[in-house]
Amino acid sequence: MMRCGYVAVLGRPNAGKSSLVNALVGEEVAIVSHRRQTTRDSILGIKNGQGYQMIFVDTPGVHHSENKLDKFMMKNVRSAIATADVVLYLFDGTKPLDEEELDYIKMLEEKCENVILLATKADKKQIQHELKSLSISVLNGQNLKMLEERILSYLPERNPIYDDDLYTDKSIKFLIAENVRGYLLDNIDKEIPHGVAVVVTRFVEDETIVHVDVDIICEREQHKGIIIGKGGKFLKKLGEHTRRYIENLLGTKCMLKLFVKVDKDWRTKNIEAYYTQN
Ligand SMILES: Nc1nc2c(ncn2[C@@H]2O[C@H](COP(=O)(O)OP(=O)(O)OP(=O)(O)O)[C@@H](O)[C@H]2O)c(=O)[nH]1
Ligand SMILES: [Mg+2]
Repeated sequence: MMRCGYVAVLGRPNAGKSSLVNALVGEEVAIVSHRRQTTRDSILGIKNGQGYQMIFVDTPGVHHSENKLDKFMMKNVRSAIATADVVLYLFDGTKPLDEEELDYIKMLEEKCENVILLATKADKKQIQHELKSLSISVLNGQNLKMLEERILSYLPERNPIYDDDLYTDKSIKFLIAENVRGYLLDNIDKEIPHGVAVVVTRFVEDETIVHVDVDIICEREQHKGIIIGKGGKFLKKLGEHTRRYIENLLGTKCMLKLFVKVDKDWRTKNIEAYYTQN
């Protein structure tokens, strides 16, 4: 028996949820970017310590549902709350809180037993507010130790849920697809990356090499042109970046093929199918 449980990590897009999970777990579990709505699927980050196992559930940012991708993301948030032993609610400490967010926080505190409110980005100038919260920063580590201790005090005694050498529940295929999406978010302007799904369609490892095929599905011919780039230049750079990531992750040579496809409706139809493939 040890202290072990689920810690849901909630908050608006861009609040700093994935950054916190990566900092506490000590591994790059989830991609981080300055864009809103970076995380789409819930991702587990597992921290194994002396006598405890904290299972962080990084979620997509809480916001109004519109299309099916948004609805899929909000479903992940609700199920994270339902299974949580502890709920962390993060808000950007450098920005004012609006009524809607305050209402959401009130609802959470009524519904869940162990809610910890966190004001993020404490390394930057903070805005005053009425909430009882802990100020944290992943840049300078402020209050992260104290946060860990508070989480620990709320976790129940039980047998560990995951093996102690795992730090995520996600497959290698998922990590590769997310790495590609992260590169697109960092290197392509405007809304294009938000309309892209990435799926690893083939992953075959033999003793000397791993063969990986990846589909990059975008919504328009024009976007496909931008992802490929002049004379294939962008796709080549993306390919080099991804191949290096895979070779580092697995310690073997990688033969990588990228395919850019257009499916203008992917966001409104088969969302779950795109994710369950990974
Ligand atoms: N200065 C500062 N920036 C931070 C801190 N934590 C996160 N950020 C930045 O805030 C931005 C958003 O971080 P993410 O971790 O991707 O935020 P998120 O809440 O997971 O966002 P979504 O997945 O889009 O919901 C990134 O540019 C981070 O580098 C912090 O402690 N200090
Ligand atoms: Mg995120």
